Amino acid sequence: MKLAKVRLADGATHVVAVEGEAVRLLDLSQVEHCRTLADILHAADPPGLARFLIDPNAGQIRVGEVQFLAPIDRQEVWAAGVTYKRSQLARMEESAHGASHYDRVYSADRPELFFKATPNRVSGPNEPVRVRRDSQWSVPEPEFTLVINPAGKIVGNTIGNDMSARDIEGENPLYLPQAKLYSQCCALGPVVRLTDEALSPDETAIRIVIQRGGKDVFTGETKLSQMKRQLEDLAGWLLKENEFPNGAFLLTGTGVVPPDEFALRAEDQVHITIAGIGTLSNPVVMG
Ligand code: DO4
Ligand code: MG
Repeated sequence: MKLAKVRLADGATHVVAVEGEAVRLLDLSQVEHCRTLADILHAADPPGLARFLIDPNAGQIRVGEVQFLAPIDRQEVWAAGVTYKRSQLARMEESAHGASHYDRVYSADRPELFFKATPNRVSGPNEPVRVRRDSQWSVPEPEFTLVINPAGKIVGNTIGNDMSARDIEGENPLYLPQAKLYSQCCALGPVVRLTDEALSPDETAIRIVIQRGGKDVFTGETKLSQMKRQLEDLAGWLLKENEFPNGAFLLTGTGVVPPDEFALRAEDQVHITIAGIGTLSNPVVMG
C-alpha cells in the first residue's frame, strides 16, 4: 500500500492512499489523535489504519489532478554514506586528503551516518533542490530511503535525493555538514510504500536521469542488492543510543555517481525512479 500527502486544486492538503493512477482521500477525523501522515505511519498497524480511514464518500481522483507533497511531518532526516562500492571510489577520487576515511568506512562494521535535514529543508516532488552558491561541483544522489517510526521499526520506504557539494566535501571531510545540509538540500517522495508489501532487493532498480534543456545529460542505474549493508543493520546503527520521538527518514546511500566532470546547473531536472515506489522529479536552482 502507498500513502502520500497531496494538495488538491482547491488548495486543501490531504493524506491519501495511492492506487495505480488514482488517489483516495483518507478521513483522519474518524480517529482521535490521528491528524497527519506521520500519525498513520507511527500507528501499530499503518496499512490496517489507512484502509479503515479511506473515505467511502470520496471518489477516486486522478494523480494528474493533485500535487504531491513531501511525505514528511516532524521527522528528522538522516543519511548513510559509502554503502555502495561506487560511492567509496567516487569519494576517494574527490578527496585528496581524506581518501583513507572512505576506504575504511566502506568495510568497517560501523557505517557512516550523518544528519541530513530538518523538515523545512526538504523539497517535495517538483519543488526545487538547491546547489549552493559556493559550490562549483554539486550532484544529486538517488537513495532508497527508510521511514522509521518512534519505536525504531522500518514502516515504509520512499525515494530520497541527497544533494551533495562534492568540492566542499572533497576539500576537507570536516566540511561534510556544509556539503550536505543547507536550504533545499534534500527531496523526498512522492509516496511512502508501506513495508506490508516486501520489495525484492534484486528487483529494486534505482535509476537517475538528469536533463538539461530537455536532453538527457546523465543517466545511471543500480540495484538495492548492490548495497554492501543490510537495511535493518543501517537502521540499527542509527537507533543506537538515540531516540526519535517524531520518527526518522534514513537515506541509505548512493550507488550512482556521475563522472567527475559532471556538475549540476541551474534549471537541470533530476528524475529518480525506484522500482515499486515511483519517480521523484525536481528542478535545480542555484544560489
Ligand atoms: O561521505 C560522504 C557522503 C557519502 C554519501 O552521501 C553517499 O555515499 O551516499
Ligand atoms: Mg548520499
